[in-house]
Amino acid sequence: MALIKHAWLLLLLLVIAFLLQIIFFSPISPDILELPSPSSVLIVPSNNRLQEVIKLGEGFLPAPEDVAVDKNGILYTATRDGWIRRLHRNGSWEDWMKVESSTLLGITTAKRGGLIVCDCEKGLLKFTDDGVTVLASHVHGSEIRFADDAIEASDGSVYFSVASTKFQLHTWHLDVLEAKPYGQLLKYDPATEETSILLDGLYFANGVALSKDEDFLLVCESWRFRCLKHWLKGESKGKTEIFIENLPGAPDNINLAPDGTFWIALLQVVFKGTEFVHTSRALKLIISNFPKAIGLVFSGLKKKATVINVAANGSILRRFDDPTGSVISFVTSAVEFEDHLYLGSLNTDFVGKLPLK
Ligand SMILES: *[C@@H]1O[C@H](CO)[C@@H](O)[C@H](O)[C@H]1NC(C)=O
Ligand SMILES: *[C@@H]1O[C@H](CO)[C@@H](O)[C@H](O)[C@H]1NC(C)=O
Ligand SMILES: [Ca+2]
Ligand SMILES: [Ca+2]
Repeated sequence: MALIKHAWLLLLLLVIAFLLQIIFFSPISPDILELPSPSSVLIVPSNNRLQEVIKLGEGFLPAPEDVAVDKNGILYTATRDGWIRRLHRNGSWEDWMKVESSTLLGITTAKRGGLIVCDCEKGLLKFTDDGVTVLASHVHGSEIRFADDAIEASDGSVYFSVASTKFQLHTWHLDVLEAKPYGQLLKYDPATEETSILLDGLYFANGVALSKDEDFLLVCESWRFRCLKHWLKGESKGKTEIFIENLPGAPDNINLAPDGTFWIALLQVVFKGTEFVHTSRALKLIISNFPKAIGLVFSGLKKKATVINVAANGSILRRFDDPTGSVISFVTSAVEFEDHLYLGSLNTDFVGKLPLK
């Protein structure tokens, strides 16, 4: 009898020791993730329009996170193998430029030619036919890690986001679980070649876009389910306000459309049925120790794709989904060009093309 009692006590102590160990060695110190409340602006129902995409470059574009089209109609994308590939108007793909990297993310065309690319490891890069240069690798003496998306203004300034100053691309899940604001919005000034911090303390700063008149800048805060508007001109210059909030997904890249509206890709970060994970600190401490459990929590990403079209005043105009992710999933970017939408993704080996008319 006494022996059984002791065995139970021992087991209890072991369990406590195990939990303490897990909590003590947890890679995160989590906060509660504020989930979006059902939005009053979101009256547009889910559909399956994204299942109509045409697959461009299928099989040789590993995880093309972002897409950009230059003024000659050449389409660019950066893939996991470090290649910048481009699609010519005649329909042929070209392996254009390569760097040693598996972490190329947001891209944007430069007004005077070439492509500006965010690399999580190296910072802000510029590619031209002559080669690659590093535009920005440090800000205030610290290395820029996890640069996520960039946009160039007419004066040559480049605005770009740093998703997280704590975590990396391969540990981005931990950034959601920790739910603390480690994101930044930076500005690279080509005249001085200096980089400065415009906004700090953002919840995973992701896509950046300029308005048609360049009077404001938008930056998406993924884990806040919102995008911010930062005024660059006018009487509100320097002020930041909410552009859109309570989005039905975490906003990734954002792109200006020819008509002055914006396309935003939304990620299924909080998968239906796993909401409770994000609102429990203890659970997040435990889960963060187990890659398999983390994978399960974020498995919804590969089961859905959503993009929305938002007016310059922040109202949602259109929405396209692949509700099951059967054709395209984990869409991270939507770019409109000549009545078509081009879609980047972290879970496909193609760029999606969707006729808008
Ligand atoms: C398509 O255009 C590109 C760029 O002008 C050229 O290099 C390529 O050879 C062309 N391909 C075909 C099949 O015409
Ligand atoms: C916002 O802009 C859209 C498109 O231009 C327009 O249809 C809508 O009425 C506007 N909404 C508000 C609240 O101004
Ligand atoms: Ca971009
Ligand atoms: Ca992004």
